[in-house]
Amino acid sequence: MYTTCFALLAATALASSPLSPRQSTQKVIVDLTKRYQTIDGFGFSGAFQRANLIVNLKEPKQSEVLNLLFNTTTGAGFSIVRNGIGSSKTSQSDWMNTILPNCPSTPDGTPEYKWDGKDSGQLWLSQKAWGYGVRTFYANAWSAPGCMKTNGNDANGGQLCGVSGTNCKSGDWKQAYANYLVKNVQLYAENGVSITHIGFLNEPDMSTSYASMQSSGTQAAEFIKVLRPTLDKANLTSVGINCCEATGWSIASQHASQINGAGAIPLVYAITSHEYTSRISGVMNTKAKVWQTEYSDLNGGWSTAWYSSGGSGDGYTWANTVFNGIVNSNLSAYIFWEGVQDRATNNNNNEKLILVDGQSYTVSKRLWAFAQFRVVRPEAVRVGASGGSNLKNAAFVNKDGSVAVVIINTGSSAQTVGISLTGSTLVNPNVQAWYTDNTHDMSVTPATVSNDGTASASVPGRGMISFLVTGAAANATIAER
Ligand SMILES: *[C@@H]1O[C@H](CO)[C@@H](O)[C@H](O)[C@H]1NC(C)=O
Ligand SMILES: *[C@@H]1O[C@H](CO)[C@@H](O)[C@H](O)[C@H]1NC(C)=O
Ligand SMILES: *[C@@H]1O[C@H](CO)[C@@H](O)[C@H](O)[C@H]1NC(C)=O
Ligand SMILES: CC(=O)N[C@H]1CO[C@H](CO)[C@@H](O)[C@@H]1O
Repeated sequence: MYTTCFALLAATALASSPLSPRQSTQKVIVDLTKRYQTIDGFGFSGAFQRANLIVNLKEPKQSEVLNLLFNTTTGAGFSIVRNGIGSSKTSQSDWMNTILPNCPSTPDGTPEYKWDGKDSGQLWLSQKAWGYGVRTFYANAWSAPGCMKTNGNDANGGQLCGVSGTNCKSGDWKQAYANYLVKNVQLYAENGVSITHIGFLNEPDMSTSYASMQSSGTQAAEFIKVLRPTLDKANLTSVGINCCEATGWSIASQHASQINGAGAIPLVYAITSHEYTSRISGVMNTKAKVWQTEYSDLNGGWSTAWYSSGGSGDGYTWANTVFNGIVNSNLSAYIFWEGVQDRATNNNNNEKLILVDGQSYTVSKRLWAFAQFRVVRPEAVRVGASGGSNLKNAAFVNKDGSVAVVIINTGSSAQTVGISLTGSTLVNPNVQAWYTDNTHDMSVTPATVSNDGTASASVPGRGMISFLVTGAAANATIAER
């Protein structure tokens, strides 16, 4: 809708004080006529009982942590929550318990679901997220319950009985697994949270001592063909199926091609990839959307640095990682691994955004890297952005017509960045800008609009800046009439 209305070019004279630059201004041109993918959002997970760390925080710390994660004016403004659908018989260790600890003796027997009203703390977290306006909830099973699998265990790999290459004495459990996933969605709906996306595998190219189930893309397609009509029959037509949570981009690309070969791509909402075994690069060859659904620095010791010469847990490194996925690989969503985790787990590494240790918490700069993207709201469309030296630019038009521009300064010195729009005029623009570096977290910085219609602000070396321009695009149309 913006493309045709804004054939006129920028640069209407505006009555506002011109910028008096000390640094020469790096011009960034946002081209609203170049349109790329639609953004679903940015998120994290509270799986493996990590959500309980927030549940167990006392006020005011509990609200402080929730605000850091979800608040769109003071925190990261996350818009997606990825929940783990439990498959374990117990909650021992950090396992996620299932609603079906015991299967009926045959696949078409009546299942006895046992709902504990907690779902490892994830229902509470989801309800809180809902309160902040989050509307994208991705429920993702790591495995089917063990009783539906070739190895009789939800852990240690194994496959879903009924997909090609399996031959289980107990029969074909594909339909029972689909019914079980639908039940999970229904239980959340009964508790006020609409699950929007469902996944039935996690890292199916790997076998682990915790919940895991192996599958190829071809086998996944066989199940997708059962799950889609089961969701539809339950009136869950708008719940999208995501697949298959590969450990890395190259396997995810294989999944996409196998699912396509089996004719099931039209039944898939997003092909989902992690970045552990191969990093995201290039644009995946698929008609489905593509999400990065889990990645973190598993090796580095806990770090709250923004920039420490490119450390794998640095906020700056993560800013570049997310940027790469969204801009260079056309992703519609980028989801970090754990939102919170304690000190004891995995030698206090960087797989979380916030360290919650008993009643205290510490925030990493990785959270603030994501926060710089909070100006990009769900359903934003990425548009063209180019120009400036040592700058990485990304621009988006939000559903409300506001224009969000996210810029990383890869140089070591501060620069003044001036953004202007083509394909629209800046009519009474209201420009806000925020930046993050070693000593700032989404700090407000003044943005000036010069009389050639350029909105400028300064970004520190190795810093990141986000602009939000309201009164720009949508209202140019109104001005035209
Ligand atoms: C990016 O994704 C969108 C859908 O989200 C698609 O329409 C577009 O063609 C993709 N761009 C490229 C370069 O593949
Ligand atoms: C977000 O933070 C602001 C400022 O502290 C506060 O006024 C607002 O209520 C918070 N939003 C939610 C949904 O709690
Ligand atoms: C299905 O959903 C529609 C729209 O939300 C609703 O009107 C209808 O009653 C639902 N039907 C069933 C069987 O739940
Ligand atoms: C992007 C933007 O600022 N849109 C505004 C355009 O004007 C209408 C009506 O005044 C506002 O409601 C929009 O928010």
